[in-house]
Amino acid sequence: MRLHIVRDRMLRHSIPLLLLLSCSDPAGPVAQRADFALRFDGIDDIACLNSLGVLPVPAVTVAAWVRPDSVSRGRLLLSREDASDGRGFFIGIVDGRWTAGGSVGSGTFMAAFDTARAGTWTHVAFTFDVGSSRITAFVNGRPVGNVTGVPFALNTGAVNSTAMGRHVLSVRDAFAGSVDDLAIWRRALDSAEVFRVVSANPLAVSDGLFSWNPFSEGSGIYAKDSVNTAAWAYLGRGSAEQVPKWVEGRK
Ligand SMILES: [Ca+2]
Repeated sequence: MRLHIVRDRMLRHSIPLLLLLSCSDPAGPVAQRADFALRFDGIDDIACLNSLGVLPVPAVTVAAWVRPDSVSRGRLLLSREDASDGRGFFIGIVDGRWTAGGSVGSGTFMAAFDTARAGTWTHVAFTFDVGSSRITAFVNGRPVGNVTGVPFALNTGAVNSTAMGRHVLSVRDAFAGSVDDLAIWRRALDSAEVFRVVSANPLAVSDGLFSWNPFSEGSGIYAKDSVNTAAWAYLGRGSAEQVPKWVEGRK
């Protein structure tokens, strides 16, 4: 296991201000069907999750099943930034390794963990603990390392932007691959809890569960949140070409 922190490369030019205005997501109900996943094309596909709202918590866990189509270069899986000061955090793949990091507005810091494998469904989870500036990574339910001294904020203001697949205002670092069962908790899960999520689904750890998107719709430009019913993912950000494809789910 290798851990290191290097400055930038993923978010420095992500234009942290005014992201929310360009990622608006009108509400729309969708019927639930058999299980699916979302496949991002690595070019410009995006899903906006701004309706998640604020996360006034000291820590957060982000988890998902991911099958990368490419692990080269920078591949931004999910990012969240506060429009008021550019602070936030992200998860993704950088140069073949699962990577997570944070932004303090003036720069972005990240830590690389395990090797990411293309073509394989992999469960990844990252905990972000603001108080200790600590990020812990889990791959397939096992802790693969942690790093401290990474500055980030979960939500320092009421305005934020959360997106899957790439930067909100730039197609840089577009993610290529499928994503299923994206879930967020309002706290840092421990190893046993992450393992339970991998073995079952996010409802196996309901304490602090903030959102869970099973991507069950199979069509359309909205993906419902099964926990926070007022939230949803808005696919494509208004552009049909940028809507990730509905593909067969992980199971
Ligand atoms: Ca699914």
